[in-house]
Amino acid sequence: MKKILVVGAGGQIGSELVPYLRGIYGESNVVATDINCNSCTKLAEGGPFEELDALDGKRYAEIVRKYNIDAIYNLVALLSATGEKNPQLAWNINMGALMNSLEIARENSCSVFTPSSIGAFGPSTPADNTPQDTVMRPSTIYGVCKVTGEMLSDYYFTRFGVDTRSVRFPGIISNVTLPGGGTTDYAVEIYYGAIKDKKFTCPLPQGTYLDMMYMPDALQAAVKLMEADPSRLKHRNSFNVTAMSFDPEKIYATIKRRIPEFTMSYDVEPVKKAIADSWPNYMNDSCAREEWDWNPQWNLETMTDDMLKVIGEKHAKGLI
Ligand code: AKB
Repeated sequence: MKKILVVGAGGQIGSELVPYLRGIYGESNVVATDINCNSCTKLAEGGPFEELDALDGKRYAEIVRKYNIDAIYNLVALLSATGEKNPQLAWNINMGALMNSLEIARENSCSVFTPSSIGAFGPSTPADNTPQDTVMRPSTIYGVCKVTGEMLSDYYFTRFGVDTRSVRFPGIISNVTLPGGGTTDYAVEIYYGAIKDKKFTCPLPQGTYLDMMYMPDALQAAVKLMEADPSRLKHRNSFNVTAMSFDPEKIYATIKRRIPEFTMSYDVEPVKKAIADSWPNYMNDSCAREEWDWNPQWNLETMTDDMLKVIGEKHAKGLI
């Protein structure tokens, strides 16, 4: 059985990936780590948990050896909007955690999954049906880290044989842990606004189309790629994956059909708008479909039904 380490497990993806992995590989075989134990009570209850600052390479390596880890999911990242507030910090955290993950993987024969992002693309990338292999000149520090990370991960594969794999995630929509500091966060917050206040103020303007994905598909993508037959992989770092594309009006209309009293206004945040404008409207993910059978299960309608149900239940119980 695989022994898996999830680094940065307390964030939006990690808090759901850890239980998902534990369900597949067994509770004791998935070690969750995060810099801050307080946010990780649930993760610590469900299996092994270690406090870890991913920039502390010595402790990181000790944990990998202690648990005999053979696969690392490196989820540590400052997201796009936060990154623009402190680019130097974003570079240090995003690249420092990745570099430690790759080096420790090389020394301990681990495979490595690292999420890339639609943020790896930039204004000169074709925005519609964005190809797998295309121009990548991002205009954010987050994107610069993602492109560098993709190249560094491919380098570790070709130079050292480290089994590195990655997907370019779109905006991830989930109902367990809120995202923080991303440009696509509005697509999560709108559901909370609809349930709690019956209103929402959108930071991106009408017509801003972006790729999105519901969390169950994101979890499926990560594990499916890590389990894929390596002989089928022509790409590694990183695959375009998407499940849907919408703009604020489209998600608003989808929610309003279910909650007629819901209203939305706009207060556009210039930094987020500039970032979103530089990202694809929708990506072509045919390489992921061909090379490891990527096949998303959720669309805007089914996701909206589920989001409103789960968040509605939480609200009724006074949990949000
Ligand atoms: C962000 O908006 O920064 C992230 C992403 C698309 O990578 N959600």
